[in-house]
Amino acid sequence: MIKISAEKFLWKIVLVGDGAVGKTSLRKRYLGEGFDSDYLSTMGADFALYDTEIGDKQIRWQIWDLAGQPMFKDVVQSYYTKIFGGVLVYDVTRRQTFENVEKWLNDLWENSGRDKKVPIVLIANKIDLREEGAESVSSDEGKAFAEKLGVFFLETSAKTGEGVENAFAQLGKDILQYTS
Ligand code: G3D
Ligand code: MG
Repeated sequence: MIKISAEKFLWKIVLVGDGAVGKTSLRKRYLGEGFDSDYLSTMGADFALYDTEIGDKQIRWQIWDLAGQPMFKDVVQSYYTKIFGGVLVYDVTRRQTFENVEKWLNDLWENSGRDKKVPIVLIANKIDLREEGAESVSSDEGKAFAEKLGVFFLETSAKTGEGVENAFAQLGKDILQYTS
């Protein structure tokens, strides 16, 4: 892992999931307004840096976020390479985005260049919009699927902020374990 100073670690993580599920909104909500974000135009991605504490460690998140979809093959590798983890997002109001979760997860794990599967937090976003009905993805479905995939599960609303802090804190804890 890259050590910036005696106590500070740089962790690259990626946001993945279908278009319009709320990846950029979640990132903005977590970082607050006024964060710095560098746009990598050649890749169609940007990344933001954010300093925080996880446990007793000083962490600098480098959060990568794709500007558009779909991702081209040659972009995939530089996007995923050397990540420490990922936030995989689906939209509870659009079942198709839930059905694509496994594809995103496999892409990520296959291209991360890590021997061991990096930690992932699966996020059910837009819970403020969830309604009863077949098109909506329920909590139980999300939980069960995350268990099957072996990833952590959380529900969020980038709109109200519910669960957002938790999601990144959980990922941080998992990465600490992963790297120790
Ligand atoms: P993406 O980065 O995954 O493509 P965005 O998704 O963050 O751009 O979000 C897509 C749209 O969904 C945006 O609406 C955004 O405001 C909305 N959105 C994201 N998260 C939530 C949420 O939790 N609740 C609600 N109600 N809306 C959300 P617009 O209209 O700006 O395109
Ligand atoms: Mg986006």
